[in-house]
Amino acid sequence: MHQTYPFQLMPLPYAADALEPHIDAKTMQLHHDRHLKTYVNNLNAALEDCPPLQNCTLRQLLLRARDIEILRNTGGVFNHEFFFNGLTPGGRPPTGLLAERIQRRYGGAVEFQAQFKAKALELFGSGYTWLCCNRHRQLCIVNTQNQDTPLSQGLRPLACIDIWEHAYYLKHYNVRADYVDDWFRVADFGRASQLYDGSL
Ligand code: MN3
Repeated sequence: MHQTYPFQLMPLPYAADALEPHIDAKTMQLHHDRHLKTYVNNLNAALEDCPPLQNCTLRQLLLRARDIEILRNTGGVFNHEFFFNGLTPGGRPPTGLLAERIQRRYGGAVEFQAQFKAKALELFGSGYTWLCCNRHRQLCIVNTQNQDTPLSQGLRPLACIDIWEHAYYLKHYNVRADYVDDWFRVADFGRASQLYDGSL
């Protein structure tokens, strides 16, 4: 997350088939090797003629850039890196402070999952569903459209699911609800917990 122009394609932190059967290898390959790579290439192309922004990290670009082409492609790289980094074979549950706060705010892991899923099903078109916290560290579940990020709303992202159809169509077809259930089986809420308590 500290890299600057020219941005490199982040390797997947696990094998493409490591999330089977919940997310299939073909989807992971296409999603990473084609979709993310295209965002990286387009971002580098957009920044090529913009030296003042070439020393910016993704987060800095999201807050400083005004050009729509740069913003869209920066969001595409940031959101996908966040999504891929937030998956792990077998999944991990929330721990520590985040587990406590989920219990307090949503009434338990099952209720949290139900609310998160409802939010993901509510999203019209393409985008992401996020677990975030605000500057008071209060938890919230939000949707962003297309490649928008929660950073522009002043929120700190903890976990996200990619709701674009390319993320699930090969396996789940148009049944987004099943994809969300499968995402929960490989989502790394251990990482979200570290992001929440500041240890990552
Ligand atoms: Mn995607």
